[in-house]
Amino acid sequence: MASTTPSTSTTPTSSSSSSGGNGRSRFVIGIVGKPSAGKSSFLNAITDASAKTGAFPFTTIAPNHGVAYYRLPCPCARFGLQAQCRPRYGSCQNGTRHVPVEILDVAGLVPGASAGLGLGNQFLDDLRTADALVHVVDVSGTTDAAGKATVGYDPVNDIDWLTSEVHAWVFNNLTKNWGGLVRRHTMLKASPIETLHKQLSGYGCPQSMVAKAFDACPKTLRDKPLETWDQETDVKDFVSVFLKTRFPTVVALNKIDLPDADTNIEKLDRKYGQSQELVLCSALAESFLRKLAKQGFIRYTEDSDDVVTHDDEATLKPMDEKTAARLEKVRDLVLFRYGTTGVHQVLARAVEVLGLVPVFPVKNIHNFTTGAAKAVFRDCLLVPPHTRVRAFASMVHPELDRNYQYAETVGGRMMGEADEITLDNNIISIKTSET
Ligand SMILES: Nc1nc2c(ncn2[C@@H]2O[C@H](COP(=O)(O)OP(=O)(O)O)[C@@H](O)[C@H]2O)c(=O)[nH]1
Ligand SMILES: [Mg+2]
Repeated sequence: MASTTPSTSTTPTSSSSSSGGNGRSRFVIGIVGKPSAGKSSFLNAITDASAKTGAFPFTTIAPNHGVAYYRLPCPCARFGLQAQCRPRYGSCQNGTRHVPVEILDVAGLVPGASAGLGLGNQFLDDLRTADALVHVVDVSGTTDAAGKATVGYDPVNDIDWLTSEVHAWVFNNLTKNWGGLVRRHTMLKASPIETLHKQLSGYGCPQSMVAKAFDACPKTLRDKPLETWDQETDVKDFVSVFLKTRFPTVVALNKIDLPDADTNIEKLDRKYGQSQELVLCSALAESFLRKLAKQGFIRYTEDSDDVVTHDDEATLKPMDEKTAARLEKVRDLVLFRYGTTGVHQVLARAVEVLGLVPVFPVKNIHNFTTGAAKAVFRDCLLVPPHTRVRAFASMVHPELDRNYQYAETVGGRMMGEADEITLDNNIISIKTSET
Protein backbone atom coordinates (compact mmCIF):
# COMPACT_ATOMS: atom_id res chain seq x y z
CA MET A 1 0.00 0.00 0.00
CA ALA A 2 1.32 3.44 -0.88
CA SER A 3 2.14 5.28 2.26
CA THR A 4 0.57 8.64 2.81
CA THR A 5 2.00 9.63 6.06
CA PRO A 6 2.34 12.66 8.21
CA SER A 7 5.58 14.45 8.81
CA THR A 8 8.39 12.00 9.17
CA SER A 9 10.59 14.59 10.79
CA THR A 10 11.67 13.58 14.23
CA THR A 11 11.04 17.01 15.67
CA PRO A 12 7.80 16.98 17.61
CA THR A 13 5.18 18.62 15.45
CA SER A 14 2.36 18.25 17.86
CA SER A 15 -0.59 19.99 16.36
CA SER A 16 -3.08 18.39 18.64
CA SER A 17 -5.22 21.10 20.05
CA SER A 18 -5.43 19.55 23.45
CA SER A 19 -1.89 18.53 24.27
CA GLY A 20 -2.04 19.07 27.98
CA GLY A 21 -0.10 21.91 29.43
CA ASN A 22 0.59 23.77 26.22
CA GLY A 23 -1.32 26.76 27.41
CA ARG A 24 -4.45 26.05 25.46
CA SER A 25 -7.71 24.47 26.24
CA ARG A 26 -9.29 23.97 22.91
CA PHE A 27 -10.82 20.77 21.77
CA VAL A 28 -11.69 19.77 18.27
CA ILE A 29 -14.15 17.06 17.46
CA GLY A 30 -13.65 15.67 13.97
CA ILE A 31 -16.63 14.40 12.00
CA VAL A 32 -15.69 11.47 9.78
CA GLY A 33 -17.62 9.05 7.61
CA LYS A 34 -18.07 7.92 4.05
CA PRO A 35 -19.69 10.25 1.51
CA SER A 36 -23.43 10.80 2.05
CA ALA A 37 -23.43 9.30 5.55
CA GLY A 38 -24.71 12.67 6.73
CA LYS A 39 -21.60 14.50 7.99
CA SER A 40 -22.57 17.91 6.66
CA SER A 41 -26.14 17.42 7.86
CA PHE A 42 -24.84 16.49 11.28
CA LEU A 43 -22.58 19.53 11.36
CA ASN A 44 -25.50 21.75 10.39
CA ALA A 45 -27.77 20.16 12.97
CA ILE A 46 -25.26 20.48 15.79
CA THR A 47 -23.66 23.83 15.08
CA ASP A 48 -25.04 27.26 15.33
CA ALA A 49 -24.42 28.76 11.94
CA SER A 50 -25.81 32.03 13.18
CA ALA A 51 -23.38 32.16 16.10
CA LYS A 52 -21.83 35.58 16.16
CA THR A 53 -18.18 36.33 16.79
CA GLY A 54 -17.76 36.38 20.51
CA ALA A 55 -19.97 33.37 20.99
CA PHE A 56 -16.82 31.25 21.01
CA PRO A 57 -13.19 31.82 21.93
CA PHE A 58 -11.76 30.55 18.66
CA THR A 59 -10.32 33.33 16.57
CA THR A 60 -10.85 31.90 13.13
CA ILE A 61 -13.35 29.39 11.93
CA ALA A 62 -12.39 27.77 8.64
CA PRO A 63 -15.14 26.78 6.19
CA ASN A 64 -15.41 23.17 7.35
CA HIS A 65 -15.42 24.16 11.01
CA GLY A 66 -18.37 24.89 13.21
CA VAL A 67 -19.14 25.58 16.83
CA ALA A 68 -21.43 23.38 18.86
CA TYR A 69 -22.44 23.83 22.46
CA TYR A 70 -21.84 21.17 25.06
CA ARG A 71 -24.35 21.41 27.88
CA LEU A 72 -23.74 20.91 31.54
CA PRO A 73 -25.23 22.06 34.84
CA CYS A 74 -23.85 25.53 35.60
CA PRO A 75 -22.79 26.20 39.20
CA CYS A 76 -24.80 29.45 39.10
CA ALA A 77 -27.92 27.36 39.75
CA ARG A 78 -26.42 25.76 42.85
CA PHE A 79 -25.74 29.21 44.31
CA GLY A 80 -29.02 30.75 43.13
CA LEU A 81 -27.17 33.19 40.89
CA GLN A 82 -28.83 32.41 37.53
CA ALA A 83 -29.82 36.05 37.06
CA GLN A 84 -26.18 37.21 37.26
CA CYS A 85 -24.75 34.44 35.07
CA ARG A 86 -23.45 35.95 31.85
CA PRO A 87 -20.83 33.74 30.20
CA ARG A 88 -18.18 35.41 28.10
CA TYR A 89 -18.52 32.61 25.55
CA GLY A 90 -21.54 30.44 24.88
CA SER A 91 -24.52 31.00 27.13
CA CYS A 92 -26.33 29.93 30.27
CA GLN A 93 -30.03 29.17 30.11
CA ASN A 94 -31.82 28.54 33.39
CA GLY A 95 -28.76 27.01 34.96
CA THR A 96 -27.75 24.98 31.91
CA ARG A 97 -24.41 26.08 30.59
CA HIS A 98 -23.69 25.89 26.87
CA VAL A 99 -19.92 25.66 26.38
CA PRO A 100 -18.52 26.13 22.88
CA VAL A 101 -16.75 23.16 21.31
CA GLU A 102 -15.10 23.23 17.91
CA ILE A 103 -16.35 20.80 15.28
CA LEU A 104 -14.49 19.89 12.11
CA ASP A 105 -15.88 18.17 9.02
CA VAL A 106 -13.12 15.78 7.89
CA ALA A 107 -14.73 15.23 4.51
CA GLY A 108 -11.68 13.82 2.74
CA LEU A 109 -11.59 10.57 4.66
CA VAL A 110 -13.05 8.33 1.96
CA PRO A 111 -12.61 4.59 1.44
CA GLY A 112 -9.05 4.07 0.22
CA ALA A 113 -7.81 7.37 1.61
CA SER A 114 -4.86 5.80 3.41
CA ALA A 115 -3.75 4.50 0.02
CA GLY A 116 -3.98 7.99 -1.46
CA LEU A 117 -7.50 7.83 -2.94
CA GLY A 118 -9.94 10.69 -2.89
CA LEU A 119 -8.52 13.88 -1.50
CA GLY A 120 -5.48 11.83 -0.61
CA ASN A 121 -3.42 13.37 2.08
CA GLN A 122 -5.47 16.48 2.70
CA PHE A 123 -7.67 14.83 5.26
CA LEU A 124 -4.68 13.72 7.28
CA ASP A 125 -3.91 17.26 8.31
CA ASP A 126 -7.50 17.74 9.39
CA LEU A 127 -7.53 14.46 11.22
CA ARG A 128 -4.39 15.38 13.11
CA THR A 129 -6.08 18.40 14.65
CA ALA A 130 -8.98 16.33 15.98
CA ASP A 131 -8.98 15.18 19.60
CA ALA A 132 -11.97 12.88 19.31
CA LEU A 133 -13.87 11.56 16.34
CA VAL A 134 -17.53 11.25 15.60
CA HIS A 135 -18.01 8.58 12.96
CA VAL A 136 -21.28 9.28 11.17
CA VAL A 137 -22.70 6.01 9.84
CA ASP A 138 -25.76 5.72 7.60
CA VAL A 139 -27.56 3.07 9.61
CA SER A 140 -30.46 2.85 7.14
CA GLY A 141 -28.33 0.93 4.63
CA THR A 142 -29.42 3.20 1.78
CA THR A 143 -25.93 4.30 0.72
CA ASP A 144 -23.18 1.98 -0.49
CA ALA A 145 -19.46 2.12 0.37
CA ALA A 146 -18.91 4.99 -2.03
CA GLY A 147 -21.97 6.91 -0.85
CA LYS A 148 -24.23 6.02 -3.79
CA ALA A 149 -27.91 5.33 -3.24
CA THR A 150 -28.73 1.66 -2.76
CA VAL A 151 -30.84 -0.61 -0.55
CA GLY A 152 -29.88 -3.20 2.01
CA TYR A 153 -26.24 -2.14 2.42
CA ASP A 154 -24.69 -3.50 5.60
CA PRO A 155 -23.35 -0.62 7.77
CA VAL A 156 -21.06 -3.07 9.61
CA ASN A 157 -18.72 -2.58 6.64
CA ASP A 158 -18.51 1.14 7.34
CA ILE A 159 -17.44 0.80 10.95
CA ASP A 160 -14.79 -1.76 10.02
CA TRP A 161 -13.68 0.34 7.07
CA LEU A 162 -13.03 3.47 9.11
CA THR A 163 -11.13 1.58 11.78
CA SER A 164 -8.91 -0.12 9.21
CA GLU A 165 -8.42 3.05 7.18
CA VAL A 166 -7.08 5.01 10.13
CA HIS A 167 -5.15 1.96 11.27
CA ALA A 168 -3.47 1.63 7.87
CA TRP A 169 -2.50 5.29 7.92
CA VAL A 170 -0.73 5.01 11.28
CA PHE A 171 0.67 1.52 10.66
CA ASN A 172 2.21 2.51 7.31
CA ASN A 173 3.89 5.46 8.91
CA LEU A 174 5.21 3.47 11.82
CA THR A 175 6.59 0.60 9.75
CA LYS A 176 7.81 2.24 6.58
CA ASN A 177 11.34 2.33 7.99
CA TRP A 178 10.97 -0.19 10.79
CA GLY A 179 14.52 -1.50 10.32
CA GLY A 180 15.99 1.98 10.78
CA LEU A 181 13.73 2.67 13.72
CA VAL A 182 14.83 -0.50 15.47
CA ARG A 183 18.52 0.17 14.79
CA ARG A 184 18.24 3.68 16.23
CA HIS A 185 16.30 2.29 19.17
CA THR A 186 19.08 -0.20 19.95
CA MET A 187 21.85 2.30 19.41
CA LEU A 188 20.31 4.96 21.65
CA LYS A 189 19.25 2.40 24.26
CA ALA A 190 15.94 4.23 24.17
CA SER A 191 12.77 3.06 25.88
CA PRO A 192 10.08 1.66 23.59
CA ILE A 193 7.86 4.61 24.51
CA GLU A 194 10.53 7.12 23.44
CA THR A 195 11.13 5.34 20.16
CA LEU A 196 7.44 4.91 19.33
CA HIS A 197 6.72 8.50 20.28
CA LYS A 198 9.44 9.77 17.98
CA GLN A 199 7.73 8.08 15.06
CA LEU A 200 4.21 8.99 16.16
CA SER A 201 4.75 12.62 17.17
CA GLY A 202 3.40 13.77 13.82
CA TYR A 203 -0.03 12.62 14.95
CA GLY A 204 -0.26 15.43 17.42
CA CYS A 205 0.28 13.48 20.59
CA PRO A 206 2.54 14.09 23.54
CA GLN A 207 4.78 11.29 24.81
CA SER A 208 2.39 10.79 27.74
CA MET A 209 -0.26 9.66 25.28
CA VAL A 210 2.08 7.10 23.71
CA ALA A 211 2.96 5.95 27.23
CA LYS A 212 -0.72 5.55 28.04
CA ALA A 213 -1.25 3.45 24.92
CA PHE A 214 1.84 1.36 25.66
CA ASP A 215 0.67 0.72 29.23
CA ALA A 216 -2.69 -0.43 27.89
CA CYS A 217 -1.02 -3.15 25.79
CA PRO A 218 -0.97 -6.75 27.03
CA LYS A 219 1.96 -7.55 29.33
CA THR A 220 3.34 -10.03 26.84
CA LEU A 221 3.79 -7.24 24.32
CA ARG A 222 5.20 -4.76 26.83
CA ASP A 223 7.75 -7.32 27.97
CA LYS A 224 8.88 -8.12 24.46
CA PRO A 225 11.93 -6.10 23.32
CA LEU A 226 10.95 -3.71 20.53
CA GLU A 227 13.71 -5.21 18.36
CA THR A 228 11.78 -8.47 18.24
CA TRP A 229 8.33 -7.01 17.55
CA ASP A 230 6.69 -8.63 14.58
CA GLN A 231 5.22 -6.02 12.25
CA GLU A 232 2.17 -8.00 11.24
CA THR A 233 1.12 -8.93 14.76
CA ASP A 234 2.85 -6.91 17.49
CA VAL A 235 3.03 -3.57 15.71
CA LYS A 236 -0.52 -3.92 14.42
CA ASP A 237 -1.76 -4.67 17.92
CA PHE A 238 0.05 -1.68 19.33
CA VAL A 239 -1.40 0.60 16.65
CA SER A 240 -4.92 -0.61 17.50
CA VAL A 241 -4.43 0.32 21.14
CA PHE A 242 -2.76 3.61 20.21
CA LEU A 243 -5.72 4.61 18.04
CA LYS A 244 -8.15 4.07 20.90
CA THR A 245 -6.08 6.46 23.00
CA ARG A 246 -5.35 9.04 20.32
CA PHE A 247 -8.76 9.05 18.61
CA PRO A 248 -11.52 8.17 21.04
CA THR A 249 -14.50 7.64 18.76
CA VAL A 250 -18.23 7.92 19.08
CA VAL A 251 -20.21 6.16 16.37
CA ALA A 252 -23.28 8.18 15.39
CA LEU A 253 -25.82 5.81 13.85
CA ASN A 254 -27.55 8.35 11.64
CA LYS A 255 -30.79 8.28 9.63
CA ILE A 256 -32.74 6.40 12.29
CA ASP A 257 -35.88 7.84 10.71
CA LEU A 258 -35.56 5.49 7.72
CA PRO A 259 -37.20 2.03 7.49
CA ASP A 260 -34.27 -0.43 7.72
CA ALA A 261 -32.57 1.42 10.56
CA ASP A 262 -34.11 -0.77 13.26
CA THR A 263 -32.73 -4.07 12.05
CA ASN A 264 -29.29 -2.61 11.44
CA ILE A 265 -29.18 -0.93 14.85
CA GLU A 266 -29.81 -4.26 16.55
CA LYS A 267 -27.16 -5.94 14.49
CA LEU A 268 -24.56 -3.25 15.16
CA ASP A 269 -25.36 -3.22 18.83
CA ARG A 270 -24.77 -6.96 19.03
CA LYS A 271 -21.48 -6.65 17.21
CA TYR A 272 -20.03 -3.42 18.66
CA GLY A 273 -22.17 -2.53 21.67
CA GLN A 274 -19.53 -3.67 24.15
CA SER A 275 -16.49 -2.21 22.41
CA GLN A 276 -17.79 0.97 20.82
CA GLU A 277 -19.69 4.02 21.88
CA LEU A 278 -22.85 3.89 19.72
CA VAL A 279 -25.39 6.73 19.70
CA LEU A 280 -28.55 6.84 17.59
CA CYS A 281 -29.45 10.04 15.78
CA SER A 282 -31.21 11.74 12.94
CA ALA A 283 -29.38 14.80 11.71
CA LEU A 284 -32.14 15.56 9.25
CA ALA A 285 -34.87 15.49 11.90
CA GLU A 286 -32.88 17.82 14.14
CA SER A 287 -32.24 20.29 11.30
CA PHE A 288 -35.90 20.20 10.37
CA LEU A 289 -37.06 20.89 13.93
CA ARG A 290 -34.55 23.68 14.39
CA LYS A 291 -35.62 25.28 11.15
CA LEU A 292 -39.30 25.18 12.10
CA ALA A 293 -38.46 26.68 15.48
CA LYS A 294 -36.42 29.46 13.90
CA GLN A 295 -39.27 30.27 11.53
CA GLY A 296 -41.72 30.53 14.42
CA PHE A 297 -43.83 27.44 13.62
CA ILE A 298 -42.90 25.45 16.69
CA ARG A 299 -41.21 25.79 20.04
CA TYR A 300 -38.61 23.09 20.32
CA THR A 301 -36.28 22.37 23.17
CA GLU A 302 -33.19 20.83 21.64
CA ASP A 303 -32.52 17.29 22.72
CA SER A 304 -36.04 16.71 23.98
CA ASP A 305 -39.30 15.40 22.61
CA ASP A 306 -40.91 18.67 23.52
CA VAL A 307 -42.49 20.20 20.43
CA VAL A 308 -45.15 22.87 20.83
CA THR A 309 -47.24 23.88 17.80
CA HIS A 310 -49.97 26.36 16.90
CA ASP A 311 -52.52 23.81 18.12
CA ASP A 312 -51.09 24.13 21.64
CA GLU A 313 -50.18 27.77 21.55
CA ALA A 314 -51.91 30.38 19.39
CA THR A 315 -48.87 32.68 19.23
CA LEU A 316 -47.05 30.15 17.05
CA LYS A 317 -47.54 30.32 13.28
CA PRO A 318 -49.84 27.70 11.75
CA MET A 319 -48.14 25.22 9.37
CA ASP A 320 -49.22 24.23 5.89
CA GLU A 321 -50.43 20.67 5.46
CA LYS A 322 -47.22 19.33 3.96
CA THR A 323 -45.03 20.68 6.75
CA ALA A 324 -47.47 19.46 9.39
CA ALA A 325 -47.40 15.98 7.87
CA ARG A 326 -43.63 15.97 7.85
CA LEU A 327 -43.54 17.07 11.48
CA GLU A 328 -45.96 14.29 12.36
CA LYS A 329 -43.57 11.82 10.73
CA VAL A 330 -40.58 13.12 12.64
CA ARG A 331 -42.58 12.88 15.86
CA ASP A 332 -43.64 9.30 15.12
CA LEU A 333 -40.44 7.93 13.65
CA VAL A 334 -37.89 9.73 15.79
CA LEU A 335 -39.17 11.53 18.89
CA PHE A 336 -41.77 8.97 19.92
CA ARG A 337 -39.53 5.97 19.32
CA TYR A 338 -36.16 7.27 20.44
CA GLY A 339 -37.02 10.19 22.74
CA THR A 340 -34.81 12.72 20.98
CA THR A 341 -33.06 13.27 17.67
CA GLY A 342 -29.90 12.14 19.47
CA VAL A 343 -27.70 14.75 17.87
CA HIS A 344 -26.74 16.47 21.12
CA GLN A 345 -26.20 13.13 22.78
CA VAL A 346 -23.52 12.42 20.19
CA LEU A 347 -21.72 15.63 21.09
CA ALA A 348 -22.07 14.96 24.80
CA ARG A 349 -20.57 11.48 24.45
CA ALA A 350 -17.68 12.85 22.38
CA VAL A 351 -16.80 15.30 25.16
CA GLU A 352 -17.27 12.58 27.74
CA VAL A 353 -15.08 9.95 26.06
CA LEU A 354 -12.32 12.53 26.22
CA GLY A 355 -12.94 12.76 29.97
CA LEU A 356 -13.02 16.55 29.80
CA VAL A 357 -13.67 18.37 33.07
CA PRO A 358 -15.44 21.75 33.06
CA VAL A 359 -13.57 24.30 35.16
CA PHE A 360 -14.79 27.76 36.17
CA PRO A 361 -11.97 30.22 36.84
CA VAL A 362 -13.16 33.25 38.84
CA LYS A 363 -11.32 36.21 40.27
CA ASN A 364 -13.35 36.42 43.47
CA ILE A 365 -13.90 33.04 45.09
CA HIS A 366 -16.59 34.44 47.44
CA ASN A 367 -18.96 36.03 44.93
CA PHE A 368 -17.69 34.24 41.76
CA THR A 369 -17.23 37.45 39.78
CA THR A 370 -14.34 38.34 37.53
CA GLY A 371 -13.38 41.99 37.18
CA ALA A 372 -15.64 44.88 38.00
CA ALA A 373 -18.77 43.45 36.39
CA LYS A 374 -21.39 41.88 38.63
CA ALA A 375 -21.63 38.90 36.30
CA VAL A 376 -20.70 35.54 37.82
CA PHE A 377 -18.99 32.49 36.30
CA ARG A 378 -17.82 34.41 33.26
CA ASP A 379 -15.60 31.61 31.99
CA CYS A 380 -15.77 27.86 31.63
CA LEU A 381 -12.92 25.80 30.22
CA LEU A 382 -13.07 22.13 29.35
CA VAL A 383 -9.76 20.63 30.43
CA PRO A 384 -8.21 17.17 29.97
CA PRO A 385 -8.67 14.62 32.76
CA HIS A 386 -6.13 14.83 35.62
CA THR A 387 -5.27 18.45 34.89
CA ARG A 388 -3.46 19.97 37.87
CA VAL A 389 -4.08 23.42 39.29
CA ARG A 390 -0.81 24.95 38.11
CA ALA A 391 -1.23 23.61 34.57
CA PHE A 392 -4.75 24.99 34.58
CA ALA A 393 -3.42 28.44 35.51
CA SER A 394 -1.30 28.46 32.39
CA MET A 395 -4.27 27.37 30.30
CA VAL A 396 -6.30 30.33 31.51
CA HIS A 397 -3.50 32.79 30.90
CA PRO A 398 0.30 32.58 30.75
CA GLU A 399 0.40 35.56 33.17
CA LEU A 400 -1.41 33.51 35.81
CA ASP A 401 1.31 30.92 35.55
CA ARG A 402 4.16 33.44 35.59
CA ASN A 403 2.88 35.34 38.60
CA TYR A 404 1.27 32.36 40.33
CA GLN A 405 1.05 32.54 44.12
CA TYR A 406 -1.70 30.20 45.20
CA ALA A 407 -5.16 28.95 44.32
CA GLU A 408 -8.37 28.57 46.25
CA THR A 409 -11.73 26.98 45.66
CA VAL A 410 -15.24 27.49 47.09
CA GLY A 411 -15.25 28.64 50.72
CA GLY A 412 -11.73 30.01 50.32
CA ARG A 413 -10.34 26.47 50.66
CA MET A 414 -6.68 26.39 49.64
CA MET A 415 -5.58 24.21 46.74
CA GLY A 416 -2.13 22.82 46.10
CA GLU A 417 -0.68 23.53 42.70
CA ALA A 418 -0.34 19.79 42.08
CA ASP A 419 -3.96 19.09 43.05
CA GLU A 420 -5.97 17.44 40.31
CA ILE A 421 -9.09 19.29 39.25
CA THR A 422 -12.31 17.29 39.51
CA LEU A 423 -16.01 18.12 39.53
CA ASP A 424 -15.66 18.71 43.29
CA ASN A 425 -13.13 21.53 43.10
CA ASN A 426 -13.71 23.02 39.66
CA ILE A 427 -14.46 26.57 40.74
CA ILE A 428 -11.02 28.08 41.12
CA SER A 429 -9.48 31.44 41.86
CA ILE A 430 -5.80 31.83 41.03
CA LYS A 431 -4.02 34.44 43.11
CA THR A 432 -1.03 36.12 41.54
CA SER A 433 1.57 38.59 42.70
CA GLU A 434 -0.23 41.15 40.58
CA THR A 435 -3.53 40.94 42.40
N1 LIG B 1 -33.55 10.36 6.12
C1 LIG B 1 -32.45 10.97 6.52
N2 LIG B 1 -31.60 11.48 5.63
C2 LIG B 1 -30.49 12.11 6.07
C3 LIG B 1 -30.20 12.23 7.46
N3 LIG B 1 -29.03 12.90 7.59
C4 LIG B 1 -28.62 13.18 6.34
N4 LIG B 1 -29.50 12.73 5.41
C5 LIG B 1 -29.43 12.85 3.96
O1 LIG B 1 -28.31 12.15 3.46
C6 LIG B 1 -27.77 12.82 2.31
C7 LIG B 1 -26.28 13.05 2.50
O2 LIG B 1 -26.08 13.94 3.57
P1 LIG B 1 -24.78 14.85 3.71
O3 LIG B 1 -24.90 15.55 5.01
O4 LIG B 1 -24.57 15.69 2.52
O5 LIG B 1 -23.65 13.72 3.77
P2 LIG B 1 -22.04 13.86 3.78
O6 LIG B 1 -21.59 13.56 2.40
O7 LIG B 1 -21.58 12.83 4.74
O8 LIG B 1 -21.70 15.24 4.22
C8 LIG B 1 -28.56 14.11 2.17
O9 LIG B 1 -29.53 13.92 1.18
C9 LIG B 1 -29.20 14.29 3.53
O10 LIG B 1 -30.41 15.00 3.48
C10 LIG B 1 -31.13 11.66 8.40
O11 LIG B 1 -30.98 11.72 9.62
N5 LIG B 1 -32.23 11.05 7.86
MG1 LIG C 1 -20.54 16.71 3.28
